[in-house]
Amino acid sequence: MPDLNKIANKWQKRWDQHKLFQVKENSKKKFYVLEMFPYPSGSGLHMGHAFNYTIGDIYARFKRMNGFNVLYPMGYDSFGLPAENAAIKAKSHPKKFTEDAIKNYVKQQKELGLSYDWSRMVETHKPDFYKWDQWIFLKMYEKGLAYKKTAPVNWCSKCNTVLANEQVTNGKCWRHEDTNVEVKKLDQWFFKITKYADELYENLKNLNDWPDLIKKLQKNWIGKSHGTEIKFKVNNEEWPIFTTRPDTFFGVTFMVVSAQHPKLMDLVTKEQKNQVEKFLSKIHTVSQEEIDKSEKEGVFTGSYAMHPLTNEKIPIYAGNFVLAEYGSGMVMAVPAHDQRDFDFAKKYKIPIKQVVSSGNNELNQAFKGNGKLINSEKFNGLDNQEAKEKITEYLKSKKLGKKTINFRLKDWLISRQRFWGTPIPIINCNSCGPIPVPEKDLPVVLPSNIKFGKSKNPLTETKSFLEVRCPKCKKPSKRETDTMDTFVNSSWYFLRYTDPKNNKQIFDKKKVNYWNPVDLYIGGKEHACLHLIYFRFYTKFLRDLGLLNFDEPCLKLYNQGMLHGEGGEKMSKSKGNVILPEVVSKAHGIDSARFFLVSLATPDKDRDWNEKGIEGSSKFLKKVYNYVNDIKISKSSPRTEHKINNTIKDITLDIENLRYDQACIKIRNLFDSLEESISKKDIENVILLLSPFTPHLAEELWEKIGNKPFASTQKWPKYDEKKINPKFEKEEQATDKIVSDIVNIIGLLKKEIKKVYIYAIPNEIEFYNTEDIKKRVNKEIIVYKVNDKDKYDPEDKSKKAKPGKPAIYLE
Ligand code: ANZ
Ligand code: ZN
Ligand code: ZN
Repeated sequence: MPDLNKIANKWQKRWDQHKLFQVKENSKKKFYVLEMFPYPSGSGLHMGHAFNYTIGDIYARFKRMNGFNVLYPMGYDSFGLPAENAAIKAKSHPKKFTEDAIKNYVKQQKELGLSYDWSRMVETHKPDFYKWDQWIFLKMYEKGLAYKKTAPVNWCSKCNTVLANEQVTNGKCWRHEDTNVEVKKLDQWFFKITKYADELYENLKNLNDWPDLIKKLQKNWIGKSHGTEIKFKVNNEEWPIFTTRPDTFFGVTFMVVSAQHPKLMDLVTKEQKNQVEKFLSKIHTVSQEEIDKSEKEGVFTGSYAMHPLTNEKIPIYAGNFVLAEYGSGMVMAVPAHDQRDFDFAKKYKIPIKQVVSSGNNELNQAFKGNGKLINSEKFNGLDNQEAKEKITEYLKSKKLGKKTINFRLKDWLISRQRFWGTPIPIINCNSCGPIPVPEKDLPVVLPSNIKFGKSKNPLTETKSFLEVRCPKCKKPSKRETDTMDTFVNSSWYFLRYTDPKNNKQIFDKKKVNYWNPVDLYIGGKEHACLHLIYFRFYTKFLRDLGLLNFDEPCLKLYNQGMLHGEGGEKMSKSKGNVILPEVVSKAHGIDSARFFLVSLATPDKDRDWNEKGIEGSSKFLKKVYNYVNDIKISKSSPRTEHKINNTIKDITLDIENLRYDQACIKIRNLFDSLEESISKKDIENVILLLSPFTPHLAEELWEKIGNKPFASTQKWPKYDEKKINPKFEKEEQATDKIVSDIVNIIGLLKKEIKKVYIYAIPNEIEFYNTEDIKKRVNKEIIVYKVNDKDKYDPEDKSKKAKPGKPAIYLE
C-alpha cells in the first residue's frame, strides 16, 4: 500500500529545493492565474479555503504543461481589525499576531501542494509594500483625487471606525451583522472614484468572461441614470433638481429635501424649527436600504420653492426617503406618478395632480404607465415619452434646465480611525493646513512602541509618530493619525506580484505589462461591490499615470462555490464541523482531498464534505498506484490506445473550461478499462493527465516508471486522432448505457441479484463486452443475440430488445 502522505511530503520538498514554479518574463505566451489573497486569520485555513486554492492550482498546472509562462503567486492581506483586536486583548502588537498567522498559512498552503511562485509573496503590512499605498495616495492627491471633507459618514461603534458605503449592508456593518451603523459628521479622506464612474459602468460591457451576476451588481451599485436637471428657486437661491421624469414637471405639488442635507437648517423657518428638530431626532440613517424598507415620513420646513414655469409656490418638506448625496439632495415630488410621493401626499394631505392621463380621474395609487399629457399647459396631448424630450428642450432654451447623467456611486471614504493599516501620508500644519509627506520621506512607518490605551487608535498618543515638522514651513506639526481602509491594499497587490522586490518604483513598467491583465481570477462573489470595483478603479488610475497599458485588471473572473460541512451546514467553529486540511491529509493524503473536492461538481457550485467520498477517492488513488506498480510495459492494445487518446482529447477541453468534475469522471473511467500491458508512452500520458489533480502521486509514478523528475513540468499529452476508433467509442457508449440501466434496475428491485442476461440485436452484439460490464456491475454477465436459439430467456424478455436498447433479465 502506498503512503500518500509520505509521497506528498517528498515531492513538496523537492519542488521547493528546485524552485520549480519560479518564473521570469520570457518570450513565451504568459498566463496569469490569481486567487484573491487571504486575510491571514489566527485560526488558519480550513478545507473550504483549500478547495479555493485547488481550483487555481489545477488551472495553473494545466496551463504550465501546455507551454504557457504561468504566473501563479500568493500573498497576504495582512492589515486589518482582527489582528488589532487580538493585540489589544493580549496587550501586545498586531505585527506579532499577523506574522505568526502568515507563517502558519504558508506552511498549510505548501502542504496542499499548491504550485505558487513563493519568491513573489507580498505581505501588505510590510513597509516595503505599504510605502506604495502611500505613493499612490500622493499621486491621487496631486491629481485632485484624494481629498478631505466633512461629511455624514457611517460609523460602526464595534469597529470604532467609519466605514465606506460599500461596507454597509442593510444598514449594518460588514463585519458586524448585528450592529447598526450610525451616521456621524466627521472630517474624512476620500478617493474620487466617481471620476471613473462612467468608464467603470460602460466597460462592464466588455467583460465577457465575468459572471453576469457580478456585472449586474456593479451596474446597480454605480447606478448610471439619464435624466434632466431643473433649476428651482428657493429663497433666491438656485437648486438644480434631478428628475428622470421631466414629463411630469407640471404635476409637482411638493418638494422633499433630505433630512441629512447640510443646508437643511437654512430652509427651516423659525415657526417650523421645533417640529423639524423633533423629526430629525427620530431618524437614524438615510441609506438606500433604509429608504427601501422604512415608512416615508417628513415634516414641513416652512420654505417654498418656485415652480420655474408656473411660478406656483411649492412647499418644501424634509424627508427620510431622499439621499443627501444623490443629485442635489432634493426631489420634486409628483404624487400622481410616483408611489413614494403618493404615499407621502396621502399621509400629509398634499394635493395630487395627474399630468399623464391614466383614463381615471381618481387615483388610488400612483400611475406609472405611459399616456398623453394633461394639465401641462402647451404640452398637453403629447405622448409622455416624447414630452420628456420636448420639456427638456424647452427648459434648456429658457436656461432653466438641461439633460444630465447621474451616478449612484459615491466617492470612496478611505480613512479609518484604527492603528493596523497604512498611515495616510499627510502632515497637518496649523499654518499651512494638510501637507503631503514628500515622496522621498516615504514610507511613513507604523511605530512599534505603542500602547493601546483608552482612545482606540494609539497613533493619536504616540509622540514619536505624531510629532514632525511641516515640510513646507518647518514649524512643529502633527501627522495624520487616520490609516487607510485595508481595501486599498487589495486594489493593486496583483500588480506588485509582477515585481515584488522593487524598492525604486512601485513596479517595473515592462514587467507589469508583460504579466497583466490577470487571465483567470478566482474568488468569492461577496466582493462584487467592494474589492472588485476598487481594483478596477485603481487600474484605471494607474493607467492614466502612464504605468499600465490595459484598462481592466482581469479578463476572466470565476466565483468559486462554498464547501459546507457534512450535512450541508456552513463550516464554522461554533458548529464544530470545520474540516482541517492537516487532519484530512494525515488520514487520506492531500491528493485524495484535492481529487475528491473537485470531482463533486463544477467548482462554481456549493458542495458538502463527505467522509465516504474522500475514502472513495483515496481508494481510487491507491488503485492507480497499484496499477502502475504492476503493469508490464510493452505494447498497448488498440482498445487501450483508443481509450487513452480519447480521454486526452476530452479532458483537455474539460480542464480548459473548468469542468474538473467531468475530467475526474473520465480519469476514473480510464482506469476501469486499462489493461495490464501498456506502452511506455501511453502510461506516461496517463500519469500526466493525473498531474494537475493529484500532483504528488503523479510525480511518484513518473519516477516509478523510470523517468527523471518532474512530471509537473512535462508537456501536456497530445492525442492522436488516428488512434481514436469510432467502433470502440460506440462500444463504450453502449456499455455505459447498459451498465447504468442495470444499476438502476437492481436499485429498484431490492432483491439479491447474481446473474444478468442481456439480449442484443445481432449486429450490435459486438458492442457488449462481457468482461467490461462485469467489472463495472460486479455480477455475472451473459450476453445473447436475440435470435439465438439456445438462449436462456424464461420470461421472454428478448422480444423487447430494440436497436440501441437491449433487453435485460435478472436472476
Ligand atoms: C420626479 C419624478 C416623478 C421622479 C416620477 C420619479 C418618478 P434614479 O432612477 O434612481 O436616478 N430622486 C432624485 N434625487 C433623489 C435623491 N437625492 N434621493 C432620492 N430620490 C431622488 O431616480 C431618479 C428619481 O429619483 C428622480 O426622478 C427623483 O424623482 C428621485 F413620476 O423626479 B423623480
Ligand atoms: Zn463593525
Ligand atoms: Zn506649515
